[in-house]
Amino acid sequence: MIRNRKIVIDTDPGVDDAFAILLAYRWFEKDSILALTTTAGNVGLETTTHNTLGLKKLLNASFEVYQGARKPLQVPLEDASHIHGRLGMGEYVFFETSALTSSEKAWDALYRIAKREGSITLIALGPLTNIAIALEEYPDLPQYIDALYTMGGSTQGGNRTPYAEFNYYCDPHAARRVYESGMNIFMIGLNVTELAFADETTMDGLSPVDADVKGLIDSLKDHYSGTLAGISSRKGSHLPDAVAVAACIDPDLCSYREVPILIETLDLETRGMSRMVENGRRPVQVAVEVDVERFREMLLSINELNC
Ligand SMILES: [Ca+2]
Repeated sequence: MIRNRKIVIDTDPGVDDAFAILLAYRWFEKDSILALTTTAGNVGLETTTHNTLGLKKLLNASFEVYQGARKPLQVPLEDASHIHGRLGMGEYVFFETSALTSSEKAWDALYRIAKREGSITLIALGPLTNIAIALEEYPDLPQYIDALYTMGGSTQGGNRTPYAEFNYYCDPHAARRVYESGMNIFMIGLNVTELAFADETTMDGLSPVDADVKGLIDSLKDHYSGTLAGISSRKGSHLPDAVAVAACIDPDLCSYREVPILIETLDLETRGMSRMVENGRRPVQVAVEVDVERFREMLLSINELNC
């Protein structure tokens, strides 16, 4: 259990977001997860919020949920419902959810909570739109963020296009704004999340003791082995967001290269590409290697989740 860390998670659930949130809930002290903020991304905002509130109910959790951006800063939303399903959770549907108890916007809540706490760790599992808006509204935000773990980008090719990973492709202007903010960024890109593939043995071993969590996990596993099986030749699951959360939980999970990153916004072909540059910008921590066995062990710890 990780103590004394205050966490806010920005998310667009999203099948792998669900794994990531379960993992966070397993490892961080329950009351240290202060809020989940939602953004459009894998699917639309109403659906990502519904799923986040569904996860809150499933976990019997106390964190607040705040709705954020309905669309990227400057480009239309191109979602990933062909991967995550129309309702974002594969074939799983949350019939019961917690209620949205606040109309405060994600970026306002993020700043308010960060300033109140003095220092928080931010984990961003979707397009960076909410974080970029928060930076525009509150330029002193970076001083209250001790680290931002962002699942996004890649050091070698993308998944949405040959150049770009989905989250940064989805809102390249937001990603660029965040990388220009001077925040202490840990980029958990496709390059390491693909290395940390959850193989068939790991996925077979996932069998949570909690019946409701097991029901969700079993459905998501079926989604990977059924609907998504034709997309990848590898048996198992690629869970990028779970790797980002695991990297935040265990500072030794990934090794990092300190290098400035520039996000492409202008060129249509390379939109959202994360490019390593050497031009005097503030460097960020780019994950380059990952302890795959350690990640798989951590993932299996979801089995012990006690809701
Ligand atoms: Ca996500």
